[in-house]
Amino acid sequence: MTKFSFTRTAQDGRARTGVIETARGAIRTPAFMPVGTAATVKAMLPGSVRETGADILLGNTYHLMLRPTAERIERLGGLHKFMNWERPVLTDSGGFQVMSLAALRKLTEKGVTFKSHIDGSKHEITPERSMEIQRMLGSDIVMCFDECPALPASRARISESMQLSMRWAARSKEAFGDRPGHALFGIQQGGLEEDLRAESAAALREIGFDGYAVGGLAVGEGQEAMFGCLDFAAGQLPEDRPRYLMGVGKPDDIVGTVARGIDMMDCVLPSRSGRTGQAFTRRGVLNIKNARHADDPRPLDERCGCPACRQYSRAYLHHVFRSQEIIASMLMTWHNLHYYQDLMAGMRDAISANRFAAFEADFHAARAEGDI
Ligand code: PRF
Ligand code: ZN
Repeated sequence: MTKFSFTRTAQDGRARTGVIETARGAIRTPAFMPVGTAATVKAMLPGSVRETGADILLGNTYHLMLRPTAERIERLGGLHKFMNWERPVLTDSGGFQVMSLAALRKLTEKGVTFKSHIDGSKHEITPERSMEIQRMLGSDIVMCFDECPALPASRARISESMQLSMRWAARSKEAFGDRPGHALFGIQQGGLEEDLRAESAAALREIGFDGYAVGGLAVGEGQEAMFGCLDFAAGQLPEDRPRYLMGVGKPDDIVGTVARGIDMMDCVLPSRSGRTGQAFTRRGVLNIKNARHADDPRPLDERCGCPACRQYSRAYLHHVFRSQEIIASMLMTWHNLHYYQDLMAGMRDAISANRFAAFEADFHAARAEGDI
């Protein structure tokens, strides 16, 4: 079985490119992971997601444990087989989703109890249970069970929460055990505080993980504060392991975080905003429901190679979106995921060629021109 490994092939400033090898295939970094919360990337077939250039998908412990349950997915042969995606899957551990979605949450040293947002049924997730669920799903990259306070929060609250997450990280590692071919990532917390981030990084390094995530960002602090935090937080994590920024972000967030040494990220934005009519292009965000597109024979982006741009006009996309046709979600999602993966590929090439600064300048210049 292929052991999990990370090889950096080039570095330009703090930006890195390389490849993560897993038993289910390679992940080119920097990597963007489309979100497949309910065992599907909404509106996309797995083969189509792959065609956009994705090497890995993200799945969610919280959603899948509630419906259809991890036990059922295990009986049916695991998440990859269940959803017809044979490549790598990373699963989030549940705590963050409990805090943002569930009702009547109760947090203790042991873990968290909550009521399902679907049917109100009562559940508990502990670090041990999260590891068990992620094992039953067959996840290739398992995330530690952590807690993420909403910002702004007091320093005392952020510190206590981070220390709880570090105790849970140790329990996660213990419960994960030795599983060749599967990786476990730690999650750094500590809000925007440099010393708390350093304390968290030191605790995680002491336990030892296959990769390290930066958690607790993109929770309302704004891009400037997030970049400011990453300026010290990324460098606190081991250089020779993948660094994953959880739940980020908009295209300009992604470029800025790669510039700060991040290797992986995930976000619902390209898929979710496709379904609400927003298209990401080189020239910024375009809203397809806007009346100015009704007679426009041009594609969303003439330089994009996706089926929505090669085979359909803005006028058609405008029409099917306004008519609430299912194909509107399909085409818009496809385009957005393609745009994100093109952006990642462009950054990987630029880092390899030592021209990442020029790439960044071109990226911002095209957006400044706007849609024309
Ligand atoms: N922890 C976990 N999942 C997450 C986050 C976190 O802090 C975030 C924060 N942006 C998104 N998803 N486990
Ligand atoms: Zn396109």
